[in-house]
Amino acid sequence: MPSNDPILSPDRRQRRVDFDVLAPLTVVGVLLSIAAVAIVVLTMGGRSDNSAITPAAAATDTAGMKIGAAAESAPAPAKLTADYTMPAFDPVTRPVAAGPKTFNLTATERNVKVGTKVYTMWIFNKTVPGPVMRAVVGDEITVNITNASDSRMPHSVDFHASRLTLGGGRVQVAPGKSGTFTFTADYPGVFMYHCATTPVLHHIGMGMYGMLIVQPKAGFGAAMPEYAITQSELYATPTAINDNKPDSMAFNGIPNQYVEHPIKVPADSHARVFVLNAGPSEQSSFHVVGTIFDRALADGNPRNATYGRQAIGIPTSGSTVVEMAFVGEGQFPFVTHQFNLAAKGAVGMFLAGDGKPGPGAIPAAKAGDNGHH
Ligand SMILES: [Cu+2]
Repeated sequence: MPSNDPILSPDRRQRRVDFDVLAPLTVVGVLLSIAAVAIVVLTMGGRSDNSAITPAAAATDTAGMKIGAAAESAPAPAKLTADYTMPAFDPVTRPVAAGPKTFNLTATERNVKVGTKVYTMWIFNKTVPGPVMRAVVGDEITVNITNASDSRMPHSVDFHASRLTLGGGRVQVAPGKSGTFTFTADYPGVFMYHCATTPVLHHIGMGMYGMLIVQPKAGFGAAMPEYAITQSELYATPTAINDNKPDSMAFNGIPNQYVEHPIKVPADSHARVFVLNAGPSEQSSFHVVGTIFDRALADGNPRNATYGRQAIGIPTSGSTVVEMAFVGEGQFPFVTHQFNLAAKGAVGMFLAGDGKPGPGAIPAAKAGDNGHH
């Protein structure tokens, strides 16, 4: 990794102090850091694992937050040398059985070729987004986090599906170390997980996020093919992250990947799509062209069902589960209907049958019907 990287350079990390852009977040970050150090100091005595970050490492990361708020220049992404090319992200996801789950996450910091550009990214398990995880309400979930020995900073993970202090983010993991925590999945839904190390804006903006699907005990409903789609931003520089100027947008990490390689579905079929907006800073208006959402579950909870929807507003870190029919054959693009962002890569394609438009065999839904329940 180049030593002149503006984000990772230790000297800049310690030299730059500037609060103008992210002042409120920065203050919160400082408080969180102080709180995290205090928690760690108070609890280290009783810990037998090596997961707790040392106060010194936490202080380094607090300093790291300052560069995040201040970097005024960065090399163009094209000048970076890629360590590897981001692999295509398989959107298919399948139900799991109830029972204890163990999720292993490894954090790395790499220059990655994503589509046609190279970005410096911070990554869970070599992919952005991180792996799609699934569990069932009531499952005990064990999270093991390892931070690669060549990382420059601590990392961690906050599970929105948990009700732990900082979502588990109090377990800050220094380079070369590992940590663990457990929680029980109490609510069904589609939940974000993300690195919870300050500055959180940057750890998410650099790629440290993913989706945990918690199935209701009775399942989400009628069996049908299921797909997981995470919308997020890609940024070329730390300043762009601060200024919310995404270089490109993506579904499942790579701009336009499902336009170039459409998701193939049968003609006259139904699909259930789990959609998470990882942000970190843009909203989503999720829409599938050529169909209507028979049912949409806000945040993925069946108690939050609405019917006959066209576009679902998804705040950052929010989610939805949408069910739809592909009537006949043809192309069914999915987009954020905030089209300036769709134009930056937040667009994909379901291809039904042979992809050529044709009449369908799925009967029209009756008024008040959700189509298939
Ligand atoms: Cu991180």
